[in-house]
Amino acid sequence: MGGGGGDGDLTPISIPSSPSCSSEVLPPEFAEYVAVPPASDGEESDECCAYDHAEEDALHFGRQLQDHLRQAKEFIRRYKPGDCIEGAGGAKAGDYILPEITTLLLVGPRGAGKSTLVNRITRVFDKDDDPFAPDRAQVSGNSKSNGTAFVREYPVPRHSTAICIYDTQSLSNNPQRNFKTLQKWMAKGICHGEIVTGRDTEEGNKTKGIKPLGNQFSLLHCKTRKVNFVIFVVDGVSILEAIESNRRDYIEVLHETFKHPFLSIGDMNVIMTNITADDKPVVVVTHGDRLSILQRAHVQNELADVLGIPVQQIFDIPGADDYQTDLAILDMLRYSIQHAEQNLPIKLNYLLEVHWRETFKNAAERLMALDAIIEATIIFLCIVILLLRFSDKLLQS
Ligand SMILES: Nc1nc2c(ncn2[C@@H]2O[C@H](COP(=O)(O)OP(=O)(O)OP(=O)(O)O)[C@@H](O)[C@H]2O)c(=O)[nH]1
Ligand SMILES: [Mg+2]
Repeated sequence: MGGGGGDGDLTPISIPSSPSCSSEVLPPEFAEYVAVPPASDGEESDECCAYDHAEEDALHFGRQLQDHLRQAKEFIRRYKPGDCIEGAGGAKAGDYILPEITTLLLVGPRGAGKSTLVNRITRVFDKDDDPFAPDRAQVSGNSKSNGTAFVREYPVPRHSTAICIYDTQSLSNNPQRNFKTLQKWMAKGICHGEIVTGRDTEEGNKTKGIKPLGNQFSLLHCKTRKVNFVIFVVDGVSILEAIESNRRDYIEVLHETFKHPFLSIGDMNVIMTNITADDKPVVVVTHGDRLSILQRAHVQNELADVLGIPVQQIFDIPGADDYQTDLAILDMLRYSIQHAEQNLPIKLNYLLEVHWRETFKNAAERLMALDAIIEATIIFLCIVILLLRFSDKLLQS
């Protein structure tokens, strides 16, 4: 575990001094963004001026990054379910069925880095709260490892009552098996400690005899939580290998699973009719810093193309324990929470209220229209009566 890097323990230190003698200070992790001019031989030149400006710009940029990181972390720390509701169609946060805790589900193939991601996410906050806290999720050590066996709930940050992330077992190579599992989680909810049966035979054998956490302690009844949004985790290195060796099968399984309607969050009635709902999962590409920047961009573009989503929906999470990783994680969490809240169901009584309001409005409009007709008819009849009287008088005279 590395040392602090979050905003809470950012003790500003002076960056290397320069001829411009800027007194600005930035935490060490932002220092690489500060252009330090090469040693000057004392000549006053335009070049020196340009370096001064470059340094000022770099400091400004460093400060912006630092602010962004602080705000992004604060957003997650202060978040409560319902905070991101935009109130479309005049509805207020209170008109939605808010989850007790916003639940994000991690899914992805074997070794995609789901458990590693849980630890990285936790680390972002541990830097301020408890820098020496141990990792939470058990990562798979090597290819012989079974990987995660139980579905596990991780509040984020630790002990949060507002956000939790579920680490799950790896997806199978068989899309049909994945569909069954995903459908269960998305339709019925997910429960800490549950074990998924019906994975690939080899894996199934390995997990045979393992009891779900909840069953080991009969008194422990874990809550079943409705999934509010899905984070689809993939390993960038495997994707790149599959692209380069033209192994379409790996990409195909990802594509098939990703486009499964149950993974999208939206109106369940729409999903039931097999029309894909609006909000597809956010995609996280992990790579443990084993890919170059170009390779990462290549993987991102390829995934956007195959999965049919914009690149902005794909978050590349670096492996290093630095502010870039923290920013990527915080941005991804914010994206997930905002999309989770865009799709929260509306309360039935609000729907009924809107329905009745609309019905009354329509009825009133019809009455108004009828009123106008009645008025016109009365006026017409009055005119006819007047004309009749007038013609009667004419005839009499
Ligand atoms: N894919 C990936 N693996 C990483 C990364 N960093 C480290 N690893 C190593 O890759 C292995 C797999 O990581 P896990 O996080 O256990 O993968 P998982 O998706 O939880 O795997 P399952 O539990 O089998 O589904 C571990 O040995 C990690 O230490 C990363 O950024 N991406
Ligand atoms: Mg795992």
